[in-house]
Amino acid sequence: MTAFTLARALRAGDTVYSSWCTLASAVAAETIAREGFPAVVIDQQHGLWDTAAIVAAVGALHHAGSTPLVRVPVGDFAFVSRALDFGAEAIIAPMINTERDARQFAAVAKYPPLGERSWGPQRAMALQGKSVTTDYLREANDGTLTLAMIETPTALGNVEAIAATPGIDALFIGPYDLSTALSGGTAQDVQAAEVERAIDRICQAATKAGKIPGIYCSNTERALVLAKRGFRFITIGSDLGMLRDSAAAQLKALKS
Ligand code: 3PY
Ligand code: MG
Repeated sequence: MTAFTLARALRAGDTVYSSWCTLASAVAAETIAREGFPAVVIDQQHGLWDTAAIVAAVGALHHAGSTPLVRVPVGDFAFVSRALDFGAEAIIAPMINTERDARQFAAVAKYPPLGERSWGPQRAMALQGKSVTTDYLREANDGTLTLAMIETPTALGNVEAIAATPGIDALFIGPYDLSTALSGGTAQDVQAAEVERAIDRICQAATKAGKIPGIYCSNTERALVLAKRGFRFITIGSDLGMLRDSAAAQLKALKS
Protein backbone atom coordinates (compact mmCIF):
# COMPACT_ATOMS: atom_id res chain seq x y z
CA MET A 1 0.00 0.00 0.00
CA THR A 2 1.44 3.38 -0.92
CA ALA A 3 0.78 5.96 1.76
CA PHE A 4 2.65 9.03 0.56
CA THR A 5 5.81 6.98 -0.04
CA LEU A 6 6.90 8.91 -3.15
CA ALA A 7 6.83 12.25 -1.33
CA ARG A 8 8.66 10.74 1.62
CA ALA A 9 11.41 9.28 -0.59
CA LEU A 10 11.90 12.43 -2.64
CA ARG A 11 11.81 14.75 0.39
CA ALA A 12 14.46 12.50 1.98
CA GLY A 13 16.75 13.09 -1.02
CA ASP A 14 16.29 9.79 -2.89
CA THR A 15 16.38 9.57 -6.69
CA VAL A 16 13.21 7.98 -8.08
CA TYR A 17 12.71 6.61 -11.60
CA SER A 18 9.10 6.50 -12.77
CA SER A 19 7.30 4.94 -15.68
CA TRP A 20 4.79 6.82 -17.84
CA CYS A 21 1.47 5.64 -19.27
CA THR A 22 -0.66 7.06 -22.06
CA LEU A 23 -2.71 4.07 -23.23
CA ALA A 24 -5.73 4.43 -20.94
CA SER A 25 -5.13 0.90 -19.70
CA ALA A 26 -5.15 0.30 -15.95
CA VAL A 27 -3.89 -3.23 -16.63
CA ALA A 28 -0.91 -1.95 -18.65
CA ALA A 29 -0.06 0.55 -15.89
CA GLU A 30 -0.37 -2.13 -13.20
CA THR A 31 1.74 -4.59 -15.21
CA ILE A 32 4.56 -2.04 -15.43
CA ALA A 33 4.23 -1.27 -11.71
CA ARG A 34 4.40 -4.96 -10.80
CA GLU A 35 7.81 -5.16 -12.52
CA GLY A 36 8.98 -2.87 -9.72
CA PHE A 37 8.60 0.74 -10.85
CA PRO A 38 7.98 2.67 -7.61
CA ALA A 39 5.92 5.32 -9.43
CA VAL A 40 3.87 5.55 -12.63
CA VAL A 41 2.57 8.71 -14.33
CA ILE A 42 -0.92 8.62 -15.82
CA ASP A 43 -0.66 11.20 -18.61
CA GLN A 44 -4.00 12.88 -19.16
CA GLN A 45 -2.46 15.79 -21.11
CA HIS A 46 -1.34 13.88 -24.20
CA GLY A 47 -2.50 10.38 -23.26
CA LEU A 48 -5.81 8.72 -24.05
CA TRP A 49 -7.15 8.55 -20.49
CA ASP A 50 -10.74 9.38 -19.58
CA THR A 51 -11.84 9.88 -15.99
CA ALA A 52 -13.09 6.33 -15.40
CA ALA A 53 -9.83 4.85 -16.67
CA ILE A 54 -7.83 7.18 -14.40
CA VAL A 55 -9.86 6.10 -11.35
CA ALA A 56 -9.23 2.43 -12.24
CA ALA A 57 -5.50 2.95 -12.86
CA VAL A 58 -4.96 4.89 -9.62
CA GLY A 59 -6.53 2.02 -7.67
CA ALA A 60 -4.57 -0.61 -9.61
CA LEU A 61 -1.27 1.19 -8.96
CA HIS A 62 -1.98 1.45 -5.23
CA HIS A 63 -2.76 -2.27 -5.12
CA ALA A 64 0.50 -2.99 -6.97
CA GLY A 65 2.48 -0.95 -4.39
CA SER A 66 3.43 1.83 -6.81
CA THR A 67 2.67 5.53 -6.44
CA PRO A 68 0.22 6.96 -9.00
CA LEU A 69 0.93 10.42 -10.39
CA VAL A 70 -1.44 12.20 -12.78
CA ARG A 71 -0.40 14.77 -15.39
CA VAL A 72 -3.45 17.00 -15.92
CA PRO A 73 -4.22 18.89 -19.16
CA VAL A 74 -2.93 22.48 -19.54
CA GLY A 75 -4.69 24.85 -17.14
CA ASP A 76 -7.05 22.16 -15.82
CA PHE A 77 -6.66 23.17 -12.20
CA ALA A 78 -10.07 21.70 -11.25
CA PHE A 79 -8.81 18.23 -12.17
CA VAL A 80 -5.79 18.62 -9.86
CA SER A 81 -7.96 18.27 -6.73
CA ARG A 82 -10.11 15.57 -8.32
CA ALA A 83 -7.09 13.42 -9.18
CA LEU A 84 -5.76 13.82 -5.62
CA ASP A 85 -9.22 12.82 -4.32
CA PHE A 86 -9.10 9.72 -6.56
CA GLY A 87 -5.83 8.77 -4.80
CA ALA A 88 -3.10 10.20 -7.02
CA GLU A 89 -0.24 11.20 -4.73
CA ALA A 90 1.44 13.69 -7.06
CA ILE A 91 0.25 15.99 -9.81
CA ILE A 92 2.24 17.19 -12.80
CA ALA A 93 0.84 20.43 -14.23
CA PRO A 94 2.08 21.33 -17.74
CA MET A 95 2.99 24.80 -18.99
CA ILE A 96 3.40 26.54 -15.64
CA ASN A 97 4.79 29.76 -17.06
CA THR A 98 4.42 32.34 -14.32
CA GLU A 99 4.34 32.71 -10.56
CA ARG A 100 0.57 33.26 -10.93
CA ASP A 101 0.19 29.87 -12.67
CA ALA A 102 2.25 28.30 -9.89
CA ARG A 103 0.11 29.91 -7.17
CA GLN A 104 -3.10 28.71 -8.86
CA PHE A 105 -1.70 25.19 -9.08
CA ALA A 106 -0.62 25.15 -5.42
CA ALA A 107 -3.96 26.60 -4.30
CA VAL A 108 -5.99 23.67 -5.66
CA ALA A 109 -3.48 21.02 -4.53
CA LYS A 110 -2.81 22.04 -0.93
CA TYR A 111 -5.16 22.34 2.05
CA PRO A 112 -5.19 25.52 4.19
CA PRO A 113 -3.14 27.30 5.31
CA LEU A 114 -0.92 26.58 2.26
CA GLY A 115 -3.75 26.52 -0.30
CA GLU A 116 -7.49 26.07 -0.64
CA ARG A 117 -7.92 22.45 -1.77
CA SER A 118 -11.55 21.51 -1.23
CA TRP A 119 -12.28 18.59 1.10
CA GLY A 120 -13.37 15.21 -0.34
CA PRO A 121 -10.57 12.58 -0.42
CA GLN A 122 -12.76 9.56 0.48
CA ARG A 123 -11.29 7.35 -2.26
CA ALA A 124 -7.71 8.44 -1.49
CA MET A 125 -8.26 7.63 2.20
CA ALA A 126 -9.75 4.23 1.38
CA LEU A 127 -6.78 3.36 -0.83
CA GLN A 128 -4.46 4.21 2.06
CA GLY A 129 -6.56 2.33 4.61
CA LYS A 130 -7.30 5.56 6.51
CA SER A 131 -10.65 6.14 8.23
CA VAL A 132 -9.94 9.25 10.32
CA THR A 133 -10.28 12.38 8.20
CA THR A 134 -7.83 14.44 10.25
CA ASP A 135 -5.12 11.78 9.72
CA TYR A 136 -5.31 12.43 5.97
CA LEU A 137 -5.68 16.19 6.45
CA ARG A 138 -2.59 16.37 8.68
CA GLU A 139 -0.40 14.43 6.23
CA ALA A 140 -1.71 15.45 2.81
CA ASN A 141 0.15 18.72 2.17
CA ASP A 142 3.51 17.07 2.78
CA GLY A 143 2.48 13.66 1.52
CA THR A 144 1.34 14.76 -1.93
CA LEU A 145 3.53 16.53 -4.47
CA THR A 146 3.02 19.35 -6.95
CA LEU A 147 5.33 19.21 -9.96
CA ALA A 148 5.28 22.42 -12.01
CA MET A 149 6.34 21.85 -15.62
CA ILE A 150 8.97 24.22 -16.96
CA GLU A 151 8.85 23.88 -20.73
CA THR A 152 8.68 27.32 -22.33
CA PRO A 153 11.04 30.32 -22.59
CA THR A 154 8.58 32.31 -20.43
CA ALA A 155 8.76 29.67 -17.70
CA LEU A 156 12.55 29.66 -18.00
CA GLY A 157 12.58 33.43 -17.43
CA ASN A 158 10.37 33.01 -14.35
CA VAL A 159 11.96 29.82 -13.06
CA GLU A 160 13.28 31.25 -9.79
CA ALA A 161 9.89 32.79 -8.89
CA ILE A 162 8.06 29.57 -9.79
CA ALA A 163 10.52 27.52 -7.72
CA ALA A 164 10.07 29.87 -4.75
CA THR A 165 6.26 29.62 -4.80
CA PRO A 166 4.97 28.10 -1.54
CA GLY A 167 3.16 24.82 -2.22
CA ILE A 168 5.21 23.99 -5.32
CA ASP A 169 7.26 20.93 -4.42
CA ALA A 170 9.13 20.20 -7.65
CA LEU A 171 10.06 21.57 -11.06
CA PHE A 172 9.57 19.06 -13.87
CA ILE A 173 11.11 19.72 -17.27
CA GLY A 174 9.34 18.94 -20.53
CA PRO A 175 12.41 18.79 -22.81
CA TYR A 176 10.44 18.33 -26.02
CA ASP A 177 8.32 21.46 -25.62
CA LEU A 178 11.39 23.31 -24.40
CA SER A 179 13.48 22.33 -27.42
CA THR A 180 10.60 23.04 -29.80
CA ALA A 181 10.22 26.56 -28.39
CA LEU A 182 13.95 27.32 -28.05
CA SER A 183 14.55 26.30 -31.68
CA GLY A 184 11.69 28.50 -32.90
CA GLY A 185 9.67 25.44 -33.88
CA THR A 186 12.35 23.94 -36.09
CA ALA A 187 13.81 21.11 -33.97
CA GLN A 188 13.11 18.46 -31.36
CA ASP A 189 16.69 18.14 -30.20
CA VAL A 190 16.56 17.69 -26.45
CA GLN A 191 20.37 17.63 -26.33
CA ALA A 192 20.98 20.84 -28.29
CA ALA A 193 23.42 23.11 -26.43
CA GLU A 194 20.80 25.73 -25.53
CA VAL A 195 18.41 23.04 -24.26
CA GLU A 196 21.14 21.44 -22.16
CA ARG A 197 21.97 24.87 -20.68
CA ALA A 198 18.29 25.43 -19.86
CA ILE A 199 18.03 21.96 -18.29
CA ASP A 200 20.95 22.65 -15.95
CA ARG A 201 19.62 26.11 -15.10
CA ILE A 202 16.22 24.70 -14.12
CA CYS A 203 17.85 21.93 -12.06
CA GLN A 204 19.92 24.54 -10.21
CA ALA A 205 16.91 26.79 -9.58
CA ALA A 206 14.96 23.89 -8.08
CA THR A 207 17.84 22.73 -5.90
CA LYS A 208 18.61 26.27 -4.70
CA ALA A 209 14.98 26.77 -3.67
CA GLY A 210 14.95 23.43 -1.82
CA LYS A 211 12.60 21.89 -4.40
CA ILE A 212 12.87 18.56 -6.23
CA PRO A 213 14.33 18.71 -9.76
CA GLY A 214 12.52 16.41 -12.21
CA ILE A 215 12.61 15.69 -15.92
CA TYR A 216 11.06 13.53 -18.64
CA CYS A 217 13.50 11.25 -20.52
CA SER A 218 12.86 9.06 -23.51
CA ASN A 219 15.26 6.27 -22.48
CA THR A 220 17.23 4.80 -19.59
CA GLU A 221 20.66 5.97 -20.85
CA ARG A 222 19.52 9.58 -20.74
CA ALA A 223 17.83 9.01 -17.36
CA LEU A 224 21.10 7.81 -15.82
CA VAL A 225 23.01 10.80 -17.26
CA LEU A 226 20.46 13.25 -15.85
CA ALA A 227 20.48 11.60 -12.43
CA LYS A 228 24.24 12.30 -12.35
CA ARG A 229 23.50 15.95 -13.24
CA GLY A 230 21.30 16.30 -10.15
CA PHE A 231 17.79 15.28 -11.20
CA ARG A 232 15.88 13.24 -8.62
CA PHE A 233 12.48 12.50 -10.16
CA ILE A 234 13.02 11.05 -13.60
CA THR A 235 10.40 9.54 -15.89
CA ILE A 236 11.34 7.17 -18.70
CA GLY A 237 9.62 6.56 -22.02
CA SER A 238 6.00 5.41 -22.12
CA ASP A 239 3.84 2.30 -22.26
CA LEU A 240 3.14 3.00 -25.95
CA GLY A 241 6.86 3.35 -26.69
CA MET A 242 7.67 0.08 -24.91
CA LEU A 243 4.99 -1.75 -26.88
CA ARG A 244 6.16 -0.28 -30.19
CA ASP A 245 9.85 -0.99 -29.49
CA SER A 246 9.12 -4.54 -28.44
CA ALA A 247 6.96 -5.23 -31.53
CA ALA A 248 9.63 -3.71 -33.79
CA ALA A 249 12.39 -5.79 -32.14
CA GLN A 250 10.40 -8.99 -32.61
CA LEU A 251 9.74 -8.27 -36.28
CA LYS A 252 13.40 -7.36 -36.83
CA ALA A 253 14.51 -10.64 -35.24
CA LEU A 254 12.07 -12.61 -37.39
CA LYS A 255 13.42 -11.01 -40.56
CA SER A 256 17.11 -11.43 -39.74
C1 3PY B 1 7.79 17.56 -22.99
O1 3PY B 1 8.89 17.05 -23.24
O2 3PY B 1 7.39 18.63 -23.45
C2 3PY B 1 6.88 16.85 -22.12
O3 3PY B 1 5.87 17.38 -21.75
C3 3PY B 1 7.25 15.47 -21.68
O4 3PY B 1 6.15 14.68 -21.55
MG1 MG C 1 5.36 19.14 -22.76
